Order: sequence, then structure tokens, then C-alpha cells
Amino acid sequence: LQLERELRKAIDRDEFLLHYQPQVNVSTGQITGMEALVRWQHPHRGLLSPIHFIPLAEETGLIVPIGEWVLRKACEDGQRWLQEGRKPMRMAVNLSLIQFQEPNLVETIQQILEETGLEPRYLELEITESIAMNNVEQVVAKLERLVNLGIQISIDDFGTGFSSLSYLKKFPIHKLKIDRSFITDITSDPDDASIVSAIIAMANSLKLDLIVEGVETEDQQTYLHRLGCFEMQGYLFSRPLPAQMLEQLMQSWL
Ligand code: G
Ligand code: G
Ligand code: MN
Ligand code: NA
Repeated sequence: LQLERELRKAIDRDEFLLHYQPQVNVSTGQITGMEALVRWQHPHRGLLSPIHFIPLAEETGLIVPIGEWVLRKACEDGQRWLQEGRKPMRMAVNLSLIQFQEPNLVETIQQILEETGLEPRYLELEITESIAMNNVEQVVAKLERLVNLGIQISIDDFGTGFSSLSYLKKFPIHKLKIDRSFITDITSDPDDASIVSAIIAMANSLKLDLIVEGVETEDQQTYLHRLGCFEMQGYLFSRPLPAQMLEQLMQSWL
């Protein structure tokens, strides 16, 4: 309850911040996108990971205003990077199911894009398979409104949900993000390798973009590249970092 009270005040007190993790195309070496990952600079407990407050934010509905803050901040930073003349890259923002279900979501996002000036094609929303458990017509209608704005949609943690895969042909989505649990042992576990190969083949034939998460070693990168995966995200390239530190990193990369 203490934490809930503090969470309620955290936006007004400006205690949230974003770290960004680059997404890299390993054949070109370019950064193609950034994933925004929220943190809470708690007054006494230090820098808190989202795993320590997102579940509470979801239970209390506070995820809606927090998520709105995240979207606005990420779009602001993304637009600033583009205006500074950096190579075009997409800004990927995680969206909880509760945010997705919010009746004003589309209007809110449209307003944030207008206010920040970020072109919709540079915004990517990461949703999870859990949205497929909901009323299909409603989900499709809402996704279509977002896609019609020009926004990209990706499926986060792909392969870990319990939903049927039929949503892949019903929903207007652009990209699958293969969950990092399949990558950890990919060079030694033939089952993980088979699963990832099958997802790559499926993404290719469905004409979906693909990214793998949690790439930590050169061996994993080489292995995945050979399987036909080109976009990667993980500690091998960079941990999630504050914008300022990433700006220095981008300077040295590009
Ligand atoms: O870096 P990491 O510890 O940041 O993130 C832990 C978890 O928190 C991940 O599952 C990630 O998707 C989630 N997460 C990070 N930022 C956000 C956010 O802004 N909104 C939501 N809904 N989830 C987030
Ligand atoms: O659920 P989602 O994919 O949005 O969350 C991304 C989470 O994965 C964040 O907690 C982020 O810090 C973490 N992460 C990113 N790259 C790596 C990696 O290479 N290894 C591990 N173990 N975690 C990673
Ligand atoms: Mn994510
Ligand atoms: Na993920």
C-alpha cells in the first residue's frame, strides 16, 4: 500500500525515466531501432526495475498514466534524435494489455505524435500474445486504427504465450520479437534451434519482420545470422542505457 501511494505520486514528482536498448541489423551494422524501457527512481529504494512496479501499476490502473508518460517521453527523444540528424530509427514502446484496452488509446497516441512531431512510421508498439485472448473483432478494429495512423505493431516475447497462432493472420501486425528464452541455449540445445528456425520460416512466409531478443554472445549472433535472422537486440550490442549514454555510443558507432 505504501508502494501504491508512492506510485500514485511518482508521475507528478517526475520520478520515472527511460532507458533505451538499441536494435541492430547485423548485416549492415546499423541501429534500426530503440526499445524504451521504463525505470522508477524511487526516493528511498533506488532505481527500480519495471518488474517491481509494472504489475502493481497494472492492478491499480496506474499503468495508463504511466504508459502515457512513457509514450510521450519516448516520442520526444525519438524525434530529437531524428532532428539531430541521426540515421532513421524506430522507437519501440511496450504496451500493457490494460493500456491497449483503454478506450482513448488511439486518440492519446495520435495526440502525442502531433505534440512531439514524431512521424507515426517511427513509432512501434510492442504488444504481447495475451491480446489474442480477447474479443478478436474488437482487437482487430483497434489495431487497424493504429496501423492506419502509420504506426508499426510488433508481438513481444513471441513464442511464450498460450494463444493459438491463428491471430497471426487475423491481426494487422508487422513484426515478431522472438523471446530471449529461446536464445539463451540456442547454440547447444537443438530444440531451441528448431523452434527458432521454425519461427524464422513462418515469419518469412507470412512476410513479417523479425527480431531476436537477448543476444549476449558472438556465438549466438553468428548462429542466428546463419539461420537467417538479421535484426537483433541484447547485451552483446548494448544494455538498456540512459539517452545521454546512448547518444555517446551512437556517436562512436555511426
Ligand atoms: O529492462 P527490463 O528490466 O527493462 O524490463 C522488464 C519488463 O518490463 C519487460 O517485460 C518489459 O517489457 C517491461 N517494461 C519495460 N518498460 C515498460 C513500459 O514502459 N511499459 C510496460 N507495459 N512494460 C514495460
Ligand atoms: O519483455 P521485454 O522483451 O519487453 O523486456 C526486455 C527485457 O529484456 C528487459 O528487462 C531488458 O533489460 C532485458 N534484456 C535485454 N537484452 C537482454 C539480454 O541480452 N539478456 C538478458 N538476460 N536480458 C536482456
Ligand atoms: Mn519489449
Ligand atoms: Na520480450
